[in-house]
Amino acid sequence: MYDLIGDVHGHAAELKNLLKKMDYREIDGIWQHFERKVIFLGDFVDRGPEQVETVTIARNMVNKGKALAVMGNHEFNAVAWSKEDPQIPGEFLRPHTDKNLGQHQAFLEQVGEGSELHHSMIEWFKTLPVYLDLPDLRVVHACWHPEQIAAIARYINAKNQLLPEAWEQTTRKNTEGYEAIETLLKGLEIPLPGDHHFFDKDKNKRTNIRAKWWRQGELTYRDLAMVSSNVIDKIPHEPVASHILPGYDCEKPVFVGHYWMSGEPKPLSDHIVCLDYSIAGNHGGKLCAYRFDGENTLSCNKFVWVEA
Ligand SMILES: [Mn+2]
Repeated sequence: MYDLIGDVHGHAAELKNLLKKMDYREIDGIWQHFERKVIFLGDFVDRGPEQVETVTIARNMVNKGKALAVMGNHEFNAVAWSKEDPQIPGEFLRPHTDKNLGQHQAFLEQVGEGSELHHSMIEWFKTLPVYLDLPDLRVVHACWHPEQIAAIARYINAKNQLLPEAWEQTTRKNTEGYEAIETLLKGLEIPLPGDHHFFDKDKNKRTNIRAKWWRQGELTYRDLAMVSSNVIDKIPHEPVASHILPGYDCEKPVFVGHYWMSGEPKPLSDHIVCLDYSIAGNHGGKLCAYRFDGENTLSCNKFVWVEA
């Protein structure tokens, strides 16, 4: 059936090793399996040493029907970086600030900014669906959020690809399209109650937390916060109102990437798996896959990985 692969971030050597480990073979330049397909969870680029090769492997597999793929926030950002703002000539939909350049510089150097190869990769990134809702499973880069999936409907086509005009609409802050892309591709953020706040590692004051959206039950802000351990005591143990979390209907399993997990891979819940095990991290992460055979309850035994 499907082998889902988490965020590769330019680690093509590990990608090839993972494919080999799952009995895929390179035939006529295309990695393939005689009876299974890969689903990539997005974030092919930024950070790693072999980003062009990573995109080429995935793109060839998708073109030949050997894989599916969804868009990660890094592909979304790569397109927005390359698109001039139609309302402000000389500016781009993703501003060319030092911070944004820092995140994207390795890709721009490896591909050659403005080259034919760069344009061709951007055109492919634009074709990546925002999410997949298949008969047996669901796939999105960061957060399966029914309200935001409904909201993104007017910005995508029947293949769930962003419409040409949607790039401008989904990069303008404080708009419906922007909020939907933020949640689906970058994760659920929730505001802290009252005056609660904390300072992130770059000393920025934060009044929102990135939330463990997959958790269910009676939970507090601290239970849900994805923050570094040195600031966790700044997050209050106040209950979170139940309507703030999307909940999950558990009708089908859902697969995400994005969250820089560590340790022994395991499901987030019976029906939700994250496959980003920090291959591009500084402390030797893993490139991780899940071999899905249609089961409704996800299992620790179905993970496969290679070390960085
Ligand atoms: Mn991501």
